[in-house]
Formats: sequence, C-alpha cells, structure tokens
Amino acid sequence: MGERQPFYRDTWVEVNLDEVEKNIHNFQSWLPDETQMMAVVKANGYGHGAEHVARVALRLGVPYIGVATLDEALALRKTGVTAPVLVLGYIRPQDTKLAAEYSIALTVFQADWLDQASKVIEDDDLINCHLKIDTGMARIGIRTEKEGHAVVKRIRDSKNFQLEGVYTHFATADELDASYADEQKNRFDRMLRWLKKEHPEPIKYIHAGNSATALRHLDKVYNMVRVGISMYGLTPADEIAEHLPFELHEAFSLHSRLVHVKKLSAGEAISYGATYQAQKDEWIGTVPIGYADGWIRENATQGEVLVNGVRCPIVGRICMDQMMVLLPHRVEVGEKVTLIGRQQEDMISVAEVARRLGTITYEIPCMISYRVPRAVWKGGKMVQIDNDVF
Ligand code: PMH
Repeated sequence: MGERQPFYRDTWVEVNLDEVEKNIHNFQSWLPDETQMMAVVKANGYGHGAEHVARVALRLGVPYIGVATLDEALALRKTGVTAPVLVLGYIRPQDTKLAAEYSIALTVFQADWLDQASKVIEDDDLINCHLKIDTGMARIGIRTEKEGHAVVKRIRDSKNFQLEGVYTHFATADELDASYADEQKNRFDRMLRWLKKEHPEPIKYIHAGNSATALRHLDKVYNMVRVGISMYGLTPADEIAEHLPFELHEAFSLHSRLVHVKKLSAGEAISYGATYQAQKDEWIGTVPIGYADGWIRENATQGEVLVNGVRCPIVGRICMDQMMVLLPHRVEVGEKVTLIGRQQEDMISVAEVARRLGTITYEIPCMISYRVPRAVWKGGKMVQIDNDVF
C-alpha cells in the first residue's frame, strides 16, 4: 500500500477499510472461540480491492484468504501476501505446478483431476487440498462416498497432496427458513463421519458456510467460516436484514461531481431518445458517470443521487459516460454528487441500489467497473488511489 496513482476525472469510489475492520472485529467477537474466519476476497474483494481487504483481515488475525480463481490467488502473491490462500473454484489440472510453486491451496473433488495434476507436479511439491462436498448446492463437489473414496484415496496415496480442509456450501443460509440448510448440514455431518473412516488423520479446517451462515446459523460453522459480503458491511439478503446479530458497516461508496448545470424550459428534452421533458423551468446537472462505469441504464428507473444531502432524481437515459439529474435549484459546477453512500442526514445504501435494479447487494460493488478509480481510506485518511485505466 501507499501508492497513489493519479486520476483525472470527477468520479470515484471510496473504500473505507476502517469499516471493514469494524465488521471483522464484530465477526470475531460473535463467532465461537474455536471458529476462525476465512476472508473471501474473490472478484477483487467484491470490487473493494482484494489486497487491501486481505491485509486488514490478516492484521486482525484472520488465518486464511479465499479467492475464486488461480489468477486471483497469484495476484495476491504478486502483492506480497504470503498467508494461506484457498482457490474456492476449479483450476485446470495443468496449472497445478504453478499453484504448488506459489503455495496456493486448492479445492479438489474429481479423481481424474488428481491423476492429471499428479503428472505436472514435481517430487517435492506439496499441495494443500480442501475436499469439496456437494450437499445440495449442486455446483462443485463430490456427492457420494464412492466419488469421495476415489478422491481421498489418491490424496492419501500421494506424497504431493495433503488434505488440509473439507468443506461444503449452503444454498439457502440467507433465508429465514432453515430447513434446507439443516438438511445440507445433516448430509455434511454424514459425510464427515464417512471421511473420518476414510482419512483417520485429523483434518485442520472444516468449513461450511458464508456470511449468512456466520450471522444466522452458529450451529453450522464448524471451525472455520468463509465470510465475504458482510465483511464489506453488506447484508446477504433483505430477508434477514432485520435479523442480524450486529450492525454492519458499509465500506463502499460512489461519488462524482456536477460538471455542467443549466436551466431547461418546459418541454425541453434530455438525453438519448428525448424520453424526459422538463415540466417547467428545471435546473439540470450533468454527472460524469455512465453505463461504461457499471452505472447501468436501469439506474435511471426511480434512481436518485444525493447533492448537498438532498435526493435528486436521475432524468433521461444514462449514457456511456454521463447522465443528468434534476436539481432542486441552481447548484455550482463542482458540487459533490453521491450515488452510493452518505451525505449529511441521508444515505443511499448498496441495498437501496440493489433493490432499484432488482438484484442482490453483491452485484453492486462488483459491477462498478475499474474505469472508476478506487480511493482507499484507512485510519480516517485517504491512503491510496488505485486507478486501473492507465
Ligand atoms: N464460500 C464460497 C464457496 C463462495 O462461493 C462464497 C461466495 C463465499 C464463501 C462467501 O459468501 P458471502 O459473500 O455470502 O459471505 N460466493 C458467491 C457466489 O458464488 N455468488 O455470490 C456469492
């Protein structure tokens, strides 16, 4: 950290690591003593910056980092993160040598994959494997003891693979009705009993769930839980927002500035398609953000931004790089516009934007593109700017 890349546009994301820190602290106090967190920073930390979030988590004693792909794991290594990193998805068997070289732990669930991976690794490579058990998500993982036997036998017979973890993933932990998750837990427990016979040596990490599991199902967390969305201060689903054990602190906000302000007369139209016409004399501000920034056109439907703490509707179609808002009165060029986050007494939360777009909180920070620079805040000050454009 400490690098400040410049940016020359009036639109930026702020990532507040102090909020991430509060959330991790709260999880650590909430979880049973024997349950540790894995910090899930896939998709570049859900759009917040994987390295920054991983470093906060590691500083607070989180022992493991989770990512989706080998590329994401290698990106963390490139920034100097030496802590254990698990790839939660599939990697190609031919890339296992690279994973071994960089001490990346892998998710395993196919016997054929282990046969192929064995061919590309060298004698002294040792790969930490986490066996994935599919208990009802039907995404990846072994589903039967027979499949499991073929995988575990290969791990036990090889001196290059060791079983460091076993895990599953709940499909409905973010719903109020726990019955499907209970069923998945029963299947997982059955498979753990089978695994004890198949692999009597102790397995260091047993992990089963996500943020919603950590927040709502302490009966299902074993000795590790993989926390993503709520580490960033976002609720996994509206349905459980009122049923969380502690307050979540949003780390992500999105801002811009008015670059042009003018008065339109009744009947004058705005933007592509001329779909919005001024009803009377109206003050219109131009905001330099558009769908190429991930601020998709659907945001114009019932969408609002904050200017001087006042909600202003988005009017007309959102363009690739710009959009217009209806101001309550004349406002100076350069005034701050908050699209996500707080201004004075009001706040547009990620959940509000997600509801507007008919989607989940996860998609919002992930969809704001890297054309938008990220200003990273820590200890109450801006410490770094990440700009991937140049
Ligand atoms: N573990 C696995 C295997 C995951 O896929 C995810 C998130 C997490 C943990 C963290 O979940 P959380 O962010 O709800 O805490 N995976 C996804 C996904 O594939 N789509 O949305 C979230």
